[in-house]
Amino acid sequence: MSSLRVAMIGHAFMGAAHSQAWRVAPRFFDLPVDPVMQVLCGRDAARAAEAATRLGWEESSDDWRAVIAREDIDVVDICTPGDSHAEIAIAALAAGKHVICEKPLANSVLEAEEMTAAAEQAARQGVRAMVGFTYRRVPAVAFARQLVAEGRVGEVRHVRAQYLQDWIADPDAPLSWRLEKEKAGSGALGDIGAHIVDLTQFITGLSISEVSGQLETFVKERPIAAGATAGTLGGGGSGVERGPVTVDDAAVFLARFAGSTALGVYEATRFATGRKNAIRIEVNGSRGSLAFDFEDMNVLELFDADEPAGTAGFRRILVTEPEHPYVAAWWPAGHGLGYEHGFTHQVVDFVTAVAAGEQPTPSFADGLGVQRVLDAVETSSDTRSWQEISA
Ligand code: SOE
Repeated sequence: MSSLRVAMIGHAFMGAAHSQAWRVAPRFFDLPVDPVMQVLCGRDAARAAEAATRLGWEESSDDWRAVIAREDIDVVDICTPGDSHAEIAIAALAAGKHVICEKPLANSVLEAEEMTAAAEQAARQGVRAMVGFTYRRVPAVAFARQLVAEGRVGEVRHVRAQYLQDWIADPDAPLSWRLEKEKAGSGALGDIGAHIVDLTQFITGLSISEVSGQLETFVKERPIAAGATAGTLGGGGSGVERGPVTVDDAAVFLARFAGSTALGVYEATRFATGRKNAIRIEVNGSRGSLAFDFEDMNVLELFDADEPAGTAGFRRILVTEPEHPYVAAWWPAGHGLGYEHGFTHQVVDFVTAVAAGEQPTPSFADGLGVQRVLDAVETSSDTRSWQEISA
């Protein structure tokens, strides 16, 4: 395998982040095989051509089905809204292409099950699939997982997770695909709640087994931006026509974990006025605690309960040393990494696993597990009852 020729489908925010990762990964990491940014696919030929030039792709196309049929494509990278993940991923796997699919895996458990079955079938032919939970590839998060696995917090008692944004706290922020159920599947719950479900399970090694939650839509309708349909990212224009918001603006839920007495408290909201992309995870255990905030993403706080009371306290660890996960490939201590580096590390881990004939993580089955939690929270909110996560 001398190269991995990649086709990326979708070229908005995630397409830009994935493109940077494909461009940069082979220049900072010694990859076993070089990715080639072959084709960028989009719905509109002219816009796809412009994006391909701007983001560094060899070609562009407005026909993803034709692209995944090409013999000279090895990987399909899905960066589209959730309503097309299943169709594209299942077709790509059937065509023998390795797949990265943005999160959440799908817009429903049924779709996620179909994708997982297709991935398991493809794996028997050596074709690999991964879902793109990139925050687990932030060095401080990967380091937190190492510390928990080493027993540094002891037995987990509390898992506290928030994902706080405020980009639609303004009631006149226009409708976009993320606010439409048929495109996004759900609102804050699936878009950002999926991240904290994956992150907390990744860091603690625990699996959510039962949830009780509430969803809320604070602003029920919004302007359809002038010149845009409800399904596009509007620019906040003066359009007077308004359309319905069909997803949750915020989700809160309690969680229990399989084989553990730990208690989980989760919050995902797009209305945390003033919070831009605050992913806050705290794990409290019998021997200590860990705390992380993505808005200070190069830092991990550690409290060691074995420290004598006189000198005890949360230690602010700057996770920028070469011994920390991924960091050795980048800058000297203290220089720090950013949002985009998690995507680059995702490419590194995906390419390394595919070249070694191994299953990259998180797998589609991991993505299905997250989907089941999201679905259980929705059912819990609808029925005001605790819901078990089916194995
Ligand atoms: C939501 O606005 C969003 O773009 C998520 O969809 C991404 O997964 C997250 O990385 C940043 O915020």
